[in-house]
Parts: sequence; structure tokens; C-alpha cells
Amino acid sequence: MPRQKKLDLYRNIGIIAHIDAGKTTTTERVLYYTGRKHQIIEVHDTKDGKASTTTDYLEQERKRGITIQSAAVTTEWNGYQINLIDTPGHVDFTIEVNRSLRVLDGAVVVFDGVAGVEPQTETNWRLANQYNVPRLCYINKMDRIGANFAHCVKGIRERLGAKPLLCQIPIGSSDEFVGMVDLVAGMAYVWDSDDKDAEWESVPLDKLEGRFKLTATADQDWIKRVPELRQEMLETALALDDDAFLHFVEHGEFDPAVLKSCIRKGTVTFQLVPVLCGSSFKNKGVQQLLDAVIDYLPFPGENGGIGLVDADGKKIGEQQVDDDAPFRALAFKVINDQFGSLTFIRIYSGTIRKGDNIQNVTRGKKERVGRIVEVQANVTKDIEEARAGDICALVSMRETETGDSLCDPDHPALLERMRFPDPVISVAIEPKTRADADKLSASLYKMVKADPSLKLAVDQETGETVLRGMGELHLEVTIDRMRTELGVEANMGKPKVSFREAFGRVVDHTYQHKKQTGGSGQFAEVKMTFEPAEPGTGIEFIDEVVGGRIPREFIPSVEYAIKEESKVGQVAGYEVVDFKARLLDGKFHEVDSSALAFEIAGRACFREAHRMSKPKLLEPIMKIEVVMEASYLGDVIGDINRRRGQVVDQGLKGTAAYVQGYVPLAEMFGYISFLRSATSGRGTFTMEFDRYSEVPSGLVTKLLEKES
Ligand SMILES: Nc1nc2c(ncn2[C@@H]2O[C@H](COP(=O)(O)OP(=O)(O)OP(=O)(O)O)[C@@H](O)[C@H]2O)c(=O)[nH]1
Ligand SMILES: [Mg+2]
Repeated sequence: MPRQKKLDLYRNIGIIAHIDAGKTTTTERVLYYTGRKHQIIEVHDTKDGKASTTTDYLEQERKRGITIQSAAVTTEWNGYQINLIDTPGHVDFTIEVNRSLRVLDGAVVVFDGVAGVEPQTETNWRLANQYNVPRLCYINKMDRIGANFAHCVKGIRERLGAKPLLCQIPIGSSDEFVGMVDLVAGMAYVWDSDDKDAEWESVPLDKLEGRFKLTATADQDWIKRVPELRQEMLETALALDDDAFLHFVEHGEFDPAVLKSCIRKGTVTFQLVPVLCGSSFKNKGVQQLLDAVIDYLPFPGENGGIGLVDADGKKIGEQQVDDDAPFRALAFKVINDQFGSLTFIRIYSGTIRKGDNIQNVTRGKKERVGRIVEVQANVTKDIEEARAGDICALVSMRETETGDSLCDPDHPALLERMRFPDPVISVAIEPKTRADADKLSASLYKMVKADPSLKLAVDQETGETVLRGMGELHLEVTIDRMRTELGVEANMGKPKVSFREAFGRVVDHTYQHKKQTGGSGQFAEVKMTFEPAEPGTGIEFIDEVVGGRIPREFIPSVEYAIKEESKVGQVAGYEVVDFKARLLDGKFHEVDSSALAFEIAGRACFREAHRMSKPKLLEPIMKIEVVMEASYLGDVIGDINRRRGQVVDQGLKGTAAYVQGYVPLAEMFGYISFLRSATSGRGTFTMEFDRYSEVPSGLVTKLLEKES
């Protein structure tokens, strides 16, 4: 079947933001105004379990009023197909933003008009930078008391380092917010009520003077500055097209279509970021936001394709978005339930049809395409084929996991995958009843497979099953979802910090494994150097053996030994990270050497070398931001210092004060209770993993005791 809709009529976009900025509320409006649904459900009306927004359909999402997993919906606007992913803002679920941004072509960044740039706005912004995703800024919640458009724009410029292009400015704020001036169209839109079906009146710019009675001077100023702001916007945007710019400077005229194409060019090439405003909750600005998505965000392939990489992840080329090229797609999400699995893919090139055989290049396995479905949040619809630019899901793939490349078997390639964040917290898990015990490990395995920011391990000393994740909420929600989705109940132990270990200094070490008394003997000798490496570089094994001093076939056993043995460090049994292991030399015996003998030698060499290196214990350091009334600032800062923290910034956000700093995770358990009592319940905080850092030597024993 030929392509039904031209590629430039597609938009694959994500909605990203800090928690509570209004992503899901905006998504509900998008579905309503595009005619996809006939009723709007408010996020805060779903706790009783009777109703649900389209994208927050999980029981855990409804109860908590937050988004936990990203959900995809498809809709149409003015003949364009919009595939939209609503993502969570809570930092514990950052993997969902990460993997969505990997496969999307554009994003709408939503801001709470009162809070402006918040910690997760920054994190998600950085992620969008990493994945080269052009974006629009939508300053939502302009109806809230304290909404401050200028503060938000300043944040975009200063904290996100972007060049905001004001395409709209608000008319009024808080309960006086009635609409916006569209500087691009040269028209103001004024709504006659907050109703979802309210009409807006289009008011020409020369009729604005004296039309609104705005109490706040700042709000009046925005309206007064309209001519000046429009001129500024026009000059900035038109500067992206030399001819249009010259014509504008000389004659004061421009072609509206050229203006839009300039803004689009600036957006797609990251030279500017269009800024819009509105109030999704009060039903103002969402249709205009949709227009901007069409006008300024790229269609699939407009901003390039996806990187092709070698087995080590090094970029070796690019796959353009192209129907006629061989089939290539990236799996970005796997959802499991009792009945099977759904694997979400983004197709970069080619076409797949039901019944096709495809290759999972990452795992070297064949897969068969049984069913292809289009997904509308939790509802699927079978389709016959899917093609370049599409986001769809495959039913019951057997081998495919998040991040895998799926290709035409005759044209295998590895596509650039997403990065998975490091889990920093762990809990011991035990089955609730004997019936649960039988199914527990299989169910945990399914949860971990669906969420690469979880890790599962067995504590070698205690034999306990240990689940690691991004935070307490992440682990709690995982266990609860296992109950509701897979019918298996488990109890969770106390959350603990996931420490790591590192080499303290360079160590040269030789180990000889010899057992040659009676029967068949064992012999292997390895000479190795271990050196600490930069944080985040992982483990590098370098084979420098020359002249057959160790036969080739035994070298992989040494590498395997080092990687396995590094899972249990010599300080306290935590994983050893970031080092280079060089295998320099060794000895072997014609008869008594074997792969096993070299593995044993490698393991022992690692253990002894790690112990000799004055090994370090590393702990996760969290970046925190606390927002409270200014009068509590002193108490909050004093407390951060007592928690071995370091304050790096403090200031005012509207009428509230904020502090930013770094605190070891080990000192952050129970922080919310401190904050509540210290600020009469009015303080809030967010924290996210920043880096691993060495535990001061004097504290190692104390900390390990506290955590055990
Ligand atoms: N006053 C006001 N409230 C809003 C607006 N948009 C959303 N809200 C409210 O803000 C709260 C959070 O909204 P959500 O849409 O769940 O926010 P979110 O960004 O999806 O949150 P997470 O997915 O949990 O990160 C809800 O109570 C909404 O009703 C708005 O424009 N004005
Ligand atoms: Mg949400």
C-alpha cells in the first residue's frame, strides 16, 4: 500500500516538564479540541477511581494524581497527524522522558507560570539537548495567583541557556488572565469565559490600548510594550532569511508565511525557542499551541535521521527517514501484562507488514511481526503495516527489549540507543505469601525488563532479592504495579543507598593459580595493572599480551573474571566501577592450563589488587532544590549543612525562597518530615541524582553500619 499521508503532515512530539506543570491537563485539552474525545477529565478528579484522563490510566497514576509512565496518543489537527507522548515530571520516572525523547522529533516544554524553570525542567531540557530535539516553550497556569511571565522568560534565558522568541504575551495574570497577544499573527485573542467551549474574540493590535483593566503594573506594561516586542520578534526571526530581513528593514514589510518559516528554521536549528502562554485548565491557548506545533516543530526527518553505531556505540553513520530504504526501527518501550507484551517502536526507514520477519540486531535474534497496533494510551487498534516516521507497537515480541534495533534481516544496523539512568536506591523484596513466592522472581524480572532504570540482584551474603531503582516512589510504585498488573504481592524492606566502590590508586599485581598435586592439575598466571578511570567511564579491559605468553583462547576468561569479580568490591561488597584493567603478561602450562584456571587466576588477581589499592567507597550525591517561605531559609540551610550538604545557590522565586545544593543520598532519608515540621508544612523539595563521590574515609564505617 503506498503512503496515505505525506511525511511532512506528521508531528511526533513529546510533552515534557517538571512535575505538576500541567502536561496531562494539556494533553486532555489537545484530545478534546482535536475531536478525539468529547469530555475532559481533570487530573484531580480521578482519585476515586471512577474516571481517568486518557493518558494517566494506571491505578497508581489516578490515585496519586501524577503521571508515572509515558503514554502515547494520536490525533489530527488541520489535516496533520500528531503523535503525542505525555511524559511524567517526577524525577523517579525520568527513564520515561529519556526514552521518549530518543524517538521523538519535537517537544513542548510546559512551565508552571508561577514557578518558572524548575529542577526537572532543567533536567528534561538537557535531555532534549542530548537527543537533539527542537522544542517550544508553553507557559501554562497563567491563571494562577503569582503567575509571572517575565520570570519564566528570564529562567528560559538564564537557567536553560536558550534564546526565547516571544511569539505570544499574556493579557493579564491570575484571575485577570483573559487571553494573549499573538505577536506573529499581529492579533490578540480574548476569551469570553473559562468554559472549554468558550469562543475567543480576535482583537487587532491597534484596538488594545485601554481595552483591559489590569490591576498589576507588570501586566499593563506587557500590553504597552506590544509594538516594541513585536518589532523585536520580527527582527530576530526575519534575520534568519537575508532577503526577508533586508526587505523588512527597508520597507517595514514581510510575508507572514516567510516569517513562520523563519521561526520554524530557528526552532529546528536550535537558534531560538518560540515562547507561548496559556492556561490549559481554564481552556485558553491550547488551540494556538497546536497551531504552533504544526508551524514550528519538525516533521519526521526534517531535523535529520538517527545515528548508526558500531558494537561499542561509536557513531559510524546516519539513517535518514525514508520509506524506500530498508526497514530500521528502534524499540523504546516494552509493556507487559498477564496476557503478553507490547513493544513500542519508532520506525526510521522502510515499511513493515504483518507477518514480516525482522532481525533484532542488538541481540542477534530473529523476530516475527505477528500483529502491529496503533496505540491510544491503553487501547490498541490493529493495523496492517507501518512505515518510516511512524510510532506503533508490535505484539508479543519474544526477544526484544528497550533500546534494541530492529531491522530488515538483509540490512542489519545498530541504531543509537538511549542512555539509562543509574539506580541509586535499593530495597530487599520478599513475597507476601507462599503463593506469591512461586511467581515473584518471574514477575520482578518482567517489571525490570519493562523499566531499564530498575535492576535486580541477589545479595550474596543474605540471599535476599534486592531491587534497585531511582527513588523510594519508583520502588513503591513498581511493587504496587506488580500487584495490580501481574497479581503478585511483595513486601519491601527499608530503602538503602546503593554504594559503589573504586580503585584508590594504580596497582600492578601478578597472581599465580597452581594446583598440581595429584590428578589433573591447574595452572595459570596473570600479570595485570589496574588503574582508576574517570567517573562514568565504566570498566575497560585491555589485552596487551604479546608473543603468545597467554594463549588467545584463555584471554576472554580473564576478561570475564574481572567483570564478574568487580560486582563485589573489597570495601563492603558493592560493585566496583570506573577502572582500566590491563592484562600485560602471564604464564601457562601446556597440559594444566585451562579457561577455568585463567578465570580463577583473574578473579583472585582482581580481589587482591583491589584490596591493595586503598579502595574507595563511593556514595550517590543528590542535587536538591528546596522551596519555602523566606523566613525559614536559615533553618533549611543550617540543616543542609548538618547533612554533609553544600549550598550552591539561593534566592527568590516570586514570593517564595529557594535553596539549591548537593547532599549525599544517605543523609536524605526522611527529609520530607524534617521539611514539613521546619516549615509548618509549606516547604517542598525535589532531588535528583547528580554523581557518585568518595565517602570521606573517617565516615566509611559509620555509614556502612547505618545502612546495614
Ligand atoms: N490553575 C491551573 N492549574 C492547572 C493548570 N494546568 C494544570 N493545572 C493543575 O495542576 C495539577 C497538575 O496537573 P497535571 O496535568 O497532572 O500535571 P503534569 O505536568 O501532568 O504532572 P505529572 O505528570 O505528575 O508530572 C492538576 O491539579 C491540574 O488541574 C492551569 O493552567 N492552571
Ligand atoms: Mg502528567
